[in-house]
Amino acid sequence: MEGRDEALKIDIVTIFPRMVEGPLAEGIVGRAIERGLLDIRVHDLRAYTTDRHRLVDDMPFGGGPGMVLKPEPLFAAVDHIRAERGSPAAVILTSPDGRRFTHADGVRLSVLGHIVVLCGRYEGIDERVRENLATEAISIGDYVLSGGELPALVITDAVARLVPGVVGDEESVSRDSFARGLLDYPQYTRPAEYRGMGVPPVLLSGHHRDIERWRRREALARTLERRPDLMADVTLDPEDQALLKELLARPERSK
Ligand code: JBZ
Repeated sequence: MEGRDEALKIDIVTIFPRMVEGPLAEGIVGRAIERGLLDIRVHDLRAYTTDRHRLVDDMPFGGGPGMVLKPEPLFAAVDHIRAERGSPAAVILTSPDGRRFTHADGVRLSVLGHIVVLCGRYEGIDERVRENLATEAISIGDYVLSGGELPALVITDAVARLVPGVVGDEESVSRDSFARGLLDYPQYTRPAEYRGMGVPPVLLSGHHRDIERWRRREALARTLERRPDLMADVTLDPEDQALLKELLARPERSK
């Protein structure tokens, strides 16, 4: 099986294994697992409990509402992973107070070879996990979630796409919007006219240079309009700079 010896290993630890197993079996990630490019294991945190009731949570010391994930099952799960799969290069805790996940984190994690993702739940997780087991904490954004399973899937998907061979067309990966730092240009497909709605004529013209220039201008214009914050980090070649200058000189666009 191609690339088997360089498969990226990802271990996900969760109290809801079925919440992540389904999505991972589908689409590009599912295919990459089948092809041996990704070696993903999902661990049921409850399997690492030792008490009769298989408790993964407990009341917070000092009182207060809600429950806290106990440290022992999480440490035991990572011990097990280490014994079975070797030492991971990163142990990521999904947490609302983690650093915001970006494409740059995806690139960094994709070359580590082996990562563990611990899914937070309940009101929180024993701080000793954060301090002494996790190597970093990551959040996917500022909204309230019920747990770290969806963030773990988001991180896994973003990282998986950056493993060579996972996405069939490598060119499309390097052209992806957050890889380039610009939003995508608008796309159209057949029919050329639908319910009176047309398609930008340049796309039907067959003039590839014109099409390329139009797409670059649209990508720049949309980024400027919708995500001006991205412009700070983007590197523009001289042609892009000229297009940008044109756009900025122009009166208000209606987008
Ligand atoms: C995350 C307590 O478990 C949680 C709750 C919310 C949450 C996470 C874990 S991770 N939100 C995020 O990535 O934003």
